[in-house]
Amino acid sequence: MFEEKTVCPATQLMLQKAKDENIKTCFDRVSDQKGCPFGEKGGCCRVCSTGPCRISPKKADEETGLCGASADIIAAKNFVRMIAVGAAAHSDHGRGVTEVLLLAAKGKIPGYTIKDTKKLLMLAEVFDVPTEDRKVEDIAIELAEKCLNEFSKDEPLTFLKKAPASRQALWKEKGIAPRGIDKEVVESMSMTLMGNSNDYKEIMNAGTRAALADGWGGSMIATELQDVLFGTPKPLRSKVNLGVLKKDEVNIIVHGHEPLLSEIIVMVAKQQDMIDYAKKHGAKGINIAGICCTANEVLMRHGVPLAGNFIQQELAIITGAVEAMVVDVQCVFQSLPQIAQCYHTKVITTNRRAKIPGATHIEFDEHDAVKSATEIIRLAIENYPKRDNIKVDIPDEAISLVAGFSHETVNHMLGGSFRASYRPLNDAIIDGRIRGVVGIVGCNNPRVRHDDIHITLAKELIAKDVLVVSTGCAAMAFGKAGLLLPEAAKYAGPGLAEICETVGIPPVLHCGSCVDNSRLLIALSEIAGIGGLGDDIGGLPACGCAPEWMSEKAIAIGQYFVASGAPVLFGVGFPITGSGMKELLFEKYWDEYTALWAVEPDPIKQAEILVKWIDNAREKLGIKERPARILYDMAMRRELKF
Ligand code: NFS
Repeated sequence: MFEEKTVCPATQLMLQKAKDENIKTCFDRVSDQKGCPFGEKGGCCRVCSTGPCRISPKKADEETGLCGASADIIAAKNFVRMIAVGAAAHSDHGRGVTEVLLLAAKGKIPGYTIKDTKKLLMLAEVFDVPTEDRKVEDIAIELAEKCLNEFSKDEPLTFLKKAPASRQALWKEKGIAPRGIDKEVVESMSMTLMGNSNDYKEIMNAGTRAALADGWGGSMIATELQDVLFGTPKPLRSKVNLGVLKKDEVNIIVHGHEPLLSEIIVMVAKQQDMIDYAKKHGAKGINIAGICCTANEVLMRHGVPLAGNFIQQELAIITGAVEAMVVDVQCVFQSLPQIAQCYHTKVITTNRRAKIPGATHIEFDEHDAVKSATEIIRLAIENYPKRDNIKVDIPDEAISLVAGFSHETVNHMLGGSFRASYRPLNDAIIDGRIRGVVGIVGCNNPRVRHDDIHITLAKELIAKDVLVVSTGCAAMAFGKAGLLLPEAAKYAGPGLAEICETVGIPPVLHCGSCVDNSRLLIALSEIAGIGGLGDDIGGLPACGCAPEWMSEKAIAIGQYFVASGAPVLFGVGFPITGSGMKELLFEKYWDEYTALWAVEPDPIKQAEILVKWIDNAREKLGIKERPARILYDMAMRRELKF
């Protein structure tokens, strides 16, 4: 009955339970909310109170807003506002991590230490922080101060220099090399004010700067400094889906995006006094599981299992087995406390940016993170005896996976510890065993069949020898389908399967959370830098896709990938209308960035488009045909001239 809504068996089971218990979830609300045909295409202008003005998608070339604004301008303003919000959220995250690194290095916050000195030293070099004869803490303080300056400075962002030189030159020439992250977000917002810029190309340029400030700024700072604080991920095994919840343990779900608190929760939950406290309350132990990108963060570094992706958040509570759902920021449904009322679950908000009426708020204080974490875990434990076992139904699904593919790991696995390098990957692409690389990233969206588009697309691609790298909720969908295991090489084409078997990697690599898309930017830059495939990201047989996207963050990510030279395909739908914007994003960008946007909801057609992009890039690089293997006989050998 729920098969048309989701391919995930655990989700189907929980939807039946929700129905039996008369609880509404986003899977029900999607039919109540039909969506606005004007807004869907970006044609609804709400930037002043003369409106809202609405442009019909079919009459985009004729209709204007009350002020005379064309469909292009309205769509561009809406689009850029989405970018700005996405970039703001990622960058706020990055700033928080930087502040914690600064305090940790000063020894002011117990619980946090510097775990990855190698990464710290690498970053010190990028940021021109002297390292000789200095204490690690002093290096970290100066690095953190310089990273904080990235938010407000007037010069181009420091991480831009990790991009290929040709791309940096292009950004400079087009005037879109981003300066301070906050500046770019503010300027792009200010330009969308009623009566400010009425040139959609200029507005898009401001939005592009904000997007690049996200990818090469806020997100990259978040990822890299988290690695310094919590360690750079390495491959590890874990499990995914609601079956990771335990019948006889205190289940705590960490949900949201920032690992600052969840890292400490994971640490404190392992302490013997906490386990004893749980036992005192009748439980066998404490089980931490995650939802959304907080889950990906603690999975990548600790192997904490994933309870599910974005649209499973309500269903996790509906299992009846969750003592506490601890949320930080982003992608958290307002409905959670309401659903939790039907069970014993406590929804605990922890960040002033993301409070929810009806939830218990325990403000996370990084100055005493252990205290915050202890308070939360104790509350969850004390809630365990209130669990109503009659209401408990935990699905069986808990699928094994391998995650932890940071760009350093991929480098190391392919090139070996002796000479870590992307060279073997480039060689495999050149000789055609790997046709190309596609990043499948992003959310779930109840408007499309849950997980189905992700999984169908990934299977199509790996069968055609395309290596898939993944982040966010997409990566969780792949885990549930068993694609994050080396054994999934059986779904891959012969070339990719050979690589997977030789190196021992899955054909789909879990590279982390959505801010970790910045890892993919660095990987692409290194692939371009190694040589043999041109000298820019633009023109590589590599592209991105967010087939079930929903968040404004996805738009920011897509725009920074396009501006960095990787074509991007979105599923579901796309919020632009007006011939100018369509022409710009879907066509002209190719000449500007050697990359463009496209939209296609059907996964089979998505695969065709992505493979076509890859094959076109291969053709331009002169590597379209896989070099034939020639077996020389004696006569041929004699003819060889040395
Ligand atoms: Ni990305 Fe992560 Fe998931 Fe989408 Fe939300 S969790 S930051 S936005 S829904 S992938």
